[in-house]
Amino acid sequence: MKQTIESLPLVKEITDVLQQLGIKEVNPAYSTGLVWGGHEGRSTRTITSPADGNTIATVNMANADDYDQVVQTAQEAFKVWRKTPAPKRGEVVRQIGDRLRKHKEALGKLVSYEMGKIYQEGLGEVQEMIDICDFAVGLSRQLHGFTMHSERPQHRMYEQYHPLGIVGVISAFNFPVAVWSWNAMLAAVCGDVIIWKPSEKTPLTGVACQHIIREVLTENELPEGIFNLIIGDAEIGSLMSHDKRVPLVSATGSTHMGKKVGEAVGARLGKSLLELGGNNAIILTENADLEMALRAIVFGAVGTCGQRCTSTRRLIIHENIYDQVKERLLKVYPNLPIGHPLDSTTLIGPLIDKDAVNAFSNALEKVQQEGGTLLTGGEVLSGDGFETGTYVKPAIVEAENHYEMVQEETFAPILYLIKYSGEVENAIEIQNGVRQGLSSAIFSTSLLETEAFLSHWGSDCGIANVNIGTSGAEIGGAFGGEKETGGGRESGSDAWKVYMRRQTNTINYSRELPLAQGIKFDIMD
Ligand code: UN1
Repeated sequence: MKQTIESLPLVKEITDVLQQLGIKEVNPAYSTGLVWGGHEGRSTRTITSPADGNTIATVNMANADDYDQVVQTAQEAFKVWRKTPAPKRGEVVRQIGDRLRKHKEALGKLVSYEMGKIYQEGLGEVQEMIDICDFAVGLSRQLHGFTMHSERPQHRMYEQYHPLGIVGVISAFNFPVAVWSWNAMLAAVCGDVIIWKPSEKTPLTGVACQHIIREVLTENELPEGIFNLIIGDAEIGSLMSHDKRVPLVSATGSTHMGKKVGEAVGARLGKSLLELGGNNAIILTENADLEMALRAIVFGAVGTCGQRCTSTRRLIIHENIYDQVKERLLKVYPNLPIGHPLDSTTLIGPLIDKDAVNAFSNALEKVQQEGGTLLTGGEVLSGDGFETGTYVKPAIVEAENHYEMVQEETFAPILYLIKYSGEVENAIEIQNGVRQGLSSAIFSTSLLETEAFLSHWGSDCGIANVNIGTSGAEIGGAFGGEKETGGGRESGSDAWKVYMRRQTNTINYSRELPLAQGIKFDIMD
């Protein structure tokens, strides 16, 4: 498990990536797409890689005045952008997608190095960005509404969608760029302008995206203020959430954070789109194809080191196959290659920081106090290549669903094994028996079981999969979940509607003025 990556070629590799993506030693606090601001006199944050502890670069942190400046610029840009025909806006997004294709390897590498996910997943993340650009380009010619027949003669009714204004995007460290792009590219073709506050843990990938976008904006002679970036901490998120000038705030992260955003936006009757914690389960029935299931379970539980909101956290296994599944997992887990995320043999990189490691260790301690049995893993790795203290061995714990720790989302690679007996309904009840409702899956070749899982008394999650794991959703579907996951939907399908304001229009082309519901209201003249 020792890391094999050579440090010298890596330094060169990272230096090249930073240069290609325009990352400086010290980066300004905000960008309005064309212009960077907040060059000095701000507090700073130095970003180190969770992979090896090396400093990548420093960012200036925006203050309240910077925020205000960005909002004002965005308001001006909105006046221009909303008048640009939607397919033309789509053309700009198409060019952004092309630019992302060109920088896919470099950006994927920076995602990997700054956040800690393995390079393959870094590339996957950039691919999600490219895919949503393609989706948004098509969407730019399909922002459609319904027409309805009026109850009144010679009247026509229809519905249309108009741009909303400024969309605030608060993104999390675990998908530092993809989730922003899901929001930003759709919002952009919808005619909105975007203010992005990336996670303060991973702002550099955000800076890189702004540089990429800048080239496109310049070539298209577009004004500043359409795609904005503001680097800051929770204070900036709070300003945005309370700000009436921002009609929609889309936030991804913990339920704790989401509640704060939701309350602040709700208090001013703004719109919020929340994509918060998950507590995702895979059900394994007696009819599961175990070979397939095993791959999905391991990818879901340890992929991104358990730091996806879609990560598999609970495995609900029929008692008749429980021992067999446990044995198979216990064979695979100890051999999973843990190491530097840019080493091509690694499958598990580090956790984002030491706080995440502490949360992992504390959860394991608490769940054992509650009666759980740690079957494998749980160690914090040290020694050669693991000096950062951010690498852990993924854990498997035998547990019961009602345990407090099992009910929580611990953002780390802990997989709880839970036994069920009898019919699939019992497994579904366990699966639904948590506060969160993002993703869920069943492995079964029985139509009766899989249809029950998908039925109206089945999974209560926003995502329910059959013979596929809980993570790794495609961008074409609406992404999000129920209950404490927040209820928002991003990405594909008709998720675009939240980025627009809806208007119902009734047009009278007669010479009379009949009232709806047959009401008589004749005035004398
Ligand atoms: C997230 O973890 O916030 O479905 C997003 C997935 C990815 C997106 C995850 N496409 O796992």
